[in-house]
Amino acid sequence: MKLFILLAMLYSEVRSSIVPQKMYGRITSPNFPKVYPNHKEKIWNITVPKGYSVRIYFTHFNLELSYLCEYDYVKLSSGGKTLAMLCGKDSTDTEEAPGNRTYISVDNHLVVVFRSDYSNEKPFTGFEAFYAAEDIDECKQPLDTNPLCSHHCHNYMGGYYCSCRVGYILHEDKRTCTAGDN
Ligand SMILES: [Ca+2]
Ligand SMILES: [Ca+2]
Repeated sequence: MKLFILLAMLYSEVRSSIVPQKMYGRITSPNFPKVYPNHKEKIWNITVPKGYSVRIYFTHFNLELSYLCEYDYVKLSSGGKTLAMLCGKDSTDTEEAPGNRTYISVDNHLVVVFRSDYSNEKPFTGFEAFYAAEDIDECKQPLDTNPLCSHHCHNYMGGYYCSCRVGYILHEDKRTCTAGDN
């Protein structure tokens, strides 16, 4: 049993280390820039390294418009939440098209779902989108949450670190500062 767990751990170590984590990429609807087929679903699971979020924007967007995007859509979700439900060409009162907007994931995963229903009255060319990993500034926290560092917070690409005012020492937790000599 123990050996099995050890092997499983080794396997997952090896596996996670060889999965490439792309920092950027391009995704398109099927057949782009030609008309997308009916009755199609495609899912992209975009993962960037921890400490980064995924920023995505659309350079082309032309899907069938339907009330609340229930026929054809591109859905963006992250952290168990729907970021956007997109359809049409331009936004209307009840439907959203991306336009020049950029969308940012809440963690280092973004799921993009493209879906078309069984028919289109006109030909639609679908979408083209580009994404890139963007550093999370951990030092920029909402005011109502506890700061990550008790004294100074320093952001860097892919992470952050804390430091203390003179006379204080950084605790083992790398976040808390305690008075140096007592
Ligand atoms: Ca359709
Ligand atoms: Ca950072």
